Amino acid sequence: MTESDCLFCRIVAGEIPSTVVHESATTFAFRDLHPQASTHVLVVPRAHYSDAVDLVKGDPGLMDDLIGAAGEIAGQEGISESGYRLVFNTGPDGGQTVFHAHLHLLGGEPLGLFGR
Ligand code: D5M
Repeated sequence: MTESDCLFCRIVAGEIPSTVVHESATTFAFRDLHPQASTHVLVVPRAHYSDAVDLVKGDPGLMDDLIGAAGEIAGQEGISESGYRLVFNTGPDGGQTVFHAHLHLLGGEPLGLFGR
């Protein structure tokens, strides 16, 4: 996968439009196109890693940046107190469809339990 083939690399580069909610030197966040909750934001590293485990192997500190960004965005969205869910779908059985690591931030309403 090269950057030019990767959907989220292209979103980070501004080649594909998105609703941006956060930017830092290492992270970028935008609203999910198919929201699964009132608030559904994808927090991604600017650098390309295929999934969360690949990211930690390549640059462990980047995970701190992603989680920190998610906390800031939760504050912006007004859901810090009510709570939210942070999810990395990993691999096909995990429901991952875009192979650029991304952290789902879901909230703004009570969420159901996980299941099949
Ligand atoms: O999550 C991939 C997520 O990416 C899924 O919730 C839809 C979202 N998606 C796909 N294309 C776009 C664009 N163009 N903008 C915003 N969001 C998008 P996964 O965990 O891989 O299933």
